[in-house]
Amino acid sequence: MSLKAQDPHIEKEPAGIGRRRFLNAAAALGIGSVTLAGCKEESKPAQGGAAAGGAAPAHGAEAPHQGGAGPVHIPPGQLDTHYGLWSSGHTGDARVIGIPSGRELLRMPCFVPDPLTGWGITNESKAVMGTKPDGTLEYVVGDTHHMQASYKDGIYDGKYCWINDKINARIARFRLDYFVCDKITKLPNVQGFHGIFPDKRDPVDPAINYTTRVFCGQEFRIPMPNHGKDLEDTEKYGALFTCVDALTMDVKWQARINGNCDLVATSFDGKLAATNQYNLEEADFYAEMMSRERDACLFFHVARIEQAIKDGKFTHIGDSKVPVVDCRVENNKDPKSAMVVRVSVPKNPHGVNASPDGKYFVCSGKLSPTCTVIDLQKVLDWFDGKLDDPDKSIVAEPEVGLGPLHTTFDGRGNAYTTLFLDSQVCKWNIEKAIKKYAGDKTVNPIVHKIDVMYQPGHINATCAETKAADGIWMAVGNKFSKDRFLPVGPLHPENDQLLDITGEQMILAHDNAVRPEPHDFVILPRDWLHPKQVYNLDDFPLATKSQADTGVTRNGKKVTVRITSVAPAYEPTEFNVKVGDEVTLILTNLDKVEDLTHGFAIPEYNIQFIVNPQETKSVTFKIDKPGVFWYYCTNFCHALHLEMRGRMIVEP
Ligand code: CUK
Ligand code: CUA
Ligand code: CA
Repeated sequence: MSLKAQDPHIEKEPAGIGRRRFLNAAAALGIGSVTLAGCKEESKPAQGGAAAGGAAPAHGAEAPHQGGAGPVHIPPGQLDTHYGLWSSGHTGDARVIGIPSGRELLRMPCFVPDPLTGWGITNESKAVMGTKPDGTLEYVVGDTHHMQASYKDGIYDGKYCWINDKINARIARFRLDYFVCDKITKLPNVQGFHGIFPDKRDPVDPAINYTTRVFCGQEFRIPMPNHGKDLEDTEKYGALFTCVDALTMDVKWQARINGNCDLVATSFDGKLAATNQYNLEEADFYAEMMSRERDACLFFHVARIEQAIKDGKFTHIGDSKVPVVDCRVENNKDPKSAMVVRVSVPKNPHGVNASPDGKYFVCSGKLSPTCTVIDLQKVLDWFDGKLDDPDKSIVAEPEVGLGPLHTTFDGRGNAYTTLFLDSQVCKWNIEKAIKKYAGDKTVNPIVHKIDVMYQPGHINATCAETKAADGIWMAVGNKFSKDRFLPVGPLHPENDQLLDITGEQMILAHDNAVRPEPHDFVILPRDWLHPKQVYNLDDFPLATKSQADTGVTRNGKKVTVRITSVAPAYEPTEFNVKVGDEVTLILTNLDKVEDLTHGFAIPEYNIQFIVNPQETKSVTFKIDKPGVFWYYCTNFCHALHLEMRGRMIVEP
């Protein structure tokens, strides 16, 4: 049974192209996604496995998958071949997905609280998230879009990944040994923090062949500084391109630019960082943001920016201490000294992606049916004074379809672009597109198009933006699922689809529902990561190393309670405090066995968290209710898990 035949859209194609025709007409009329989302399919896919694909699949088994990527179904007991690191959109965290199964393996909290792990409840996580003077969290919402991992020698080194928070202009770093967020940095004077990308090596020092910077784009123009005074003075509005130190997570510098930043890309040689720009109009509302036929991709010469900062050529905005260089194009006209150059791209482009051969950046047109291929050597030539017009770095503009948003690569010279309006992915050949642009009318760069369900945004293939792009699996994040899943009320899940891209034609392998709404993701082979399952007690300064060291110490109204856990018991199993005390409770899990995680919850006090093997966490809280409060283990750890508890006795 072929998976293609299972696809209801391919099946009904001969009967008419009603849906596609409607989408195209809608696009031509400038009708956006909202209208499309509301439209129903004219015909429903066949109900039931047997009817959809011929022979009924064997009990519990998925249809055999015809492509070269290997089976999509991971039988019970077997492991996925790849890790997927996923953003969670306005859920505000990140996830780890097994690929190809689509199984969700982990939620990694960062910007928003998570009661399972105690993120936003424990002192350690609050220190990462940031608190107000009264100890409560500064922010409790997040909107994560872009997930990128650290590089060494052009491939992921398995150390870190980063994600942005669009709402509150924060960047979070996760350690990929323990899969936990260890740092969050707030970008000063930024709103609408959207694209991020780590550098892939140092632009100056060849010995630094790994990520040391993360570049961050600002989408919304705001008054600089945004202190309530220059509300209507458009001259005062601006946007910043920010460089964060990947290791310290301090903000290194910012660059003031024209227009705005959408997504971000970096070159493999470390020399260039870029952002696509859809609002060169510098307009406030969408209607005016579409007035120009072309916007741009803005290229930053990283070494020159950092030299300018060394030379003291920077200013500050408001009371921020971060050096800000002037990267507005009118002040960077001389190629020999310019820190920035603008390459024109039609029209309100989205996504900028680096081809794995290191040669090109591809911007997707969004309101233009094209992708723009920019030759990075030619951009460098402009900075060297060898190319008179930066737009001559454009080497191809293939017509891919309606609403191109993001592009990925297979390492075999092909690019794959999501077409939001067409609800398709277009596979196209980069060298053929270049030949055609150079005048060869006989070549057709379009290799294949496939329907995806529906309105795709991000797309990424295995290892695609590394030198080891292998063109095995490709995930597509669809913004609408419509009829693909059991209805669950008005909020539909999103649909992440997996495609096998080993052959000439893409093959749709499976759907998995995800909670709204993920944006970006990266997929890497499982042996590129080296996760640890047991912590080291010595890594925690607060650790209680032996049961003998547990108990209560009092310093006036400040009380420290040291507890350890060894399945199935805490030590101590009770402690006394008084109303008015401020308790700091430190829990160390002395169990060393992999997977032996304990929980800790106290009724009426909003305390809940877990401690993994050999981990220590602490919480600080005010005692305001007298009585007996059973603290108990929330994480099933032992046959006597339910018995794992103790009394917090609060005297009035
Ligand atoms: S944006 Cu989500 S589909 Cu925030 Cu990366 Cu393009
Ligand atoms: Cu410890 Cu359940
Ligand atoms: Ca525009």
